[in-house]
Amino acid sequence: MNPANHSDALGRLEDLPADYIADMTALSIAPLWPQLRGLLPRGKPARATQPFVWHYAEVRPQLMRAGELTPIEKAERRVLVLCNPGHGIEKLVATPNIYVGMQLILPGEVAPNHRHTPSAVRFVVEGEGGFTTVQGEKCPMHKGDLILTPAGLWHEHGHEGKGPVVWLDALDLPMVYSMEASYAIEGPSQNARAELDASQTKYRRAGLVPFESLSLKTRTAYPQIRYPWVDVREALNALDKGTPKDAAVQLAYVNPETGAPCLPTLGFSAQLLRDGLDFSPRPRSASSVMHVIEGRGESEIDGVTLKWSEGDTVAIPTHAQIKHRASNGNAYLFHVDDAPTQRALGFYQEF
Ligand code: 1HN
Repeated sequence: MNPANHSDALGRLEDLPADYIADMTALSIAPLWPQLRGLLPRGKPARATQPFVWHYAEVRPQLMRAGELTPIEKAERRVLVLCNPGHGIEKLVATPNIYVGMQLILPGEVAPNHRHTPSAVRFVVEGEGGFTTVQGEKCPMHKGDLILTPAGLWHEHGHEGKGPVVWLDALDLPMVYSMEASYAIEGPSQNARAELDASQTKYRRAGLVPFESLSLKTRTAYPQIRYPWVDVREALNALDKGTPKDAAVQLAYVNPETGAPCLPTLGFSAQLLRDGLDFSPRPRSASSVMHVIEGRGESEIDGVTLKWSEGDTVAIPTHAQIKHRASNGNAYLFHVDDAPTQRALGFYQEF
């Protein structure tokens, strides 16, 4: 006997007497078997997430309109959330496990100090003069910089330059919220230290860390908060030279002292996509969001072709079949994925 031959024939709710269903409902209990296949589909998960692109050329005017309509005092964070249409507007998710928004700050504005249980990162899309202060460390925001605001750390944003500053926020909010564990605490503005951020002093070169940091006594969970794009871009261009034609030119952002992903829940990487070459990453169980730092091209994701250019953001479902191609020059991509969460839960897979 092959159990698989029978397994689709599990009992339905309608097969049960109405009075029995009513009795169970009144007691807040439910039979599992009508829902078992839905909870655990065979072989591959069911996915509501759609492969989808948000074009910056379309999002930007809406964000600028928010700048006119809503003063920062009325918003705290002036953000438009990128909502995957497969989940609808209300869910506020780009993928089931990744929240992504685009945040606008105007000259002189302050997004006040707070800390919260979800972990976040900022990835700078446009503008000069923005900064984020994290636990007293003032991090300048230049285009392409990655800035961490891990769970529990104080953070506030400001803008000392001219013109709009826009960045992408990525958070592990969906999971933290679904755990009924999401909350924030507000605090007075931080006194930023008059020092350069650690990317410019302590962590200048891969493979070298301050000697003192080896002392377990002084170790912190998040030694490096800012990852400047100038360094990442240079490293990608160097890696390009030493990487075979069909291999990924991709660098992961890690904790420089442990080599582990820089946040416990989400992973971040930057990729150089070579002009005109198809690149198919191995399908993975993780979902991801891809942001176009520079260049243009297209991605085929589960049979859907999405064209993209600078500033665009793409949602990629779990288990997706993917093919990327840059055109008219190399492209630089930033990826956020939930592989660290899946690894911690023990089921991360590559196929
Ligand atoms: C948050 O704290 C920020 O600090 C941005 O800039 C977006 C979305 C949901 C929850 C907290 C920020 C956020 C957020």
